[in-house]
Amino acid sequence: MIPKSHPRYLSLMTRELIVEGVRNGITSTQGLIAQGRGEAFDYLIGEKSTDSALAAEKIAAAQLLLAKRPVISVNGNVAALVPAEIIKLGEIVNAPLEVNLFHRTEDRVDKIIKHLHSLGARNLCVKSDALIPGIDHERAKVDSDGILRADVVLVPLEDGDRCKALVDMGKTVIAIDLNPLSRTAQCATVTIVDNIIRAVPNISKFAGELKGLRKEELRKTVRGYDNKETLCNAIYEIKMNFESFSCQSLYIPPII
Ligand code: PTJ
Repeated sequence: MIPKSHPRYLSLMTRELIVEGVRNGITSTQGLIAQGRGEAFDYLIGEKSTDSALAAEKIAAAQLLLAKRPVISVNGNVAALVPAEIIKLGEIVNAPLEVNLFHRTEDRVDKIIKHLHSLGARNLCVKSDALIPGIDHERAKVDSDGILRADVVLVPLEDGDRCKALVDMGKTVIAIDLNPLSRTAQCATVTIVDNIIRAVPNISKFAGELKGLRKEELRKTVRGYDNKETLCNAIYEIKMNFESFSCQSLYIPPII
């Protein structure tokens, strides 16, 4: 049991959710490695939503509200870390959830769907009757009424191949990835360099605020958005955070 007073309480509890996800057959064992990689980048970012992340989260909210057929892709890590939050976001922007796995097994797909249902998800795309062109792995399998037809897709913790394939299909792809150097981050239309545990509630908050706007005003919000600039800012924020840890500020206990 991790005491609430532990200085790394939130990070350790997040890790526990992933471990529990693996135990429950929802998250892949590879998901543990992905989480570790994410933690390392989150450390460098300062474990907070940076200005560039918040700006991208607002654009993401506007894009999801503008979409005719938005879909939110859910994998094993998302289902373990933010199941209730992703359901809430889907409801706010009126987007169905579609389970889509890289390390796909039908058992894990079923378990994630049941998990989401048990938490109140009503709007799910559950078929896997179509393939994304140009993808050789299991992530190609999609619902013909879901991701295949979507105009805007939110893909938290995606792999680069599918991100590129979705962009090549003409879709607006919103990625959430703590690594601004990943192929996914580099090829998405909108990249949110933030932890999903902060990013998903932030997008919901912005969507709630923007929901009352007319389409033209929403279009004005997204007009001129430059994802390259977002990535440059994210890398700059990491650099500045890193530099703030000067050698003088490090505590090294004296050798007695
Ligand atoms: O459930 P499946 O089978 O679909 O598999 C999901 C994982 C995540 C295991 C699979 O997509 C995978 O192997 O992903 P990668 O290639 O390891 O990429 C994961 C990316 O997400 C890395 O760039 C990590 O830095 C980033 N990441 C990890 N945890 C988080 C994160 N980004 C945001 N929030 C996190 N909590």
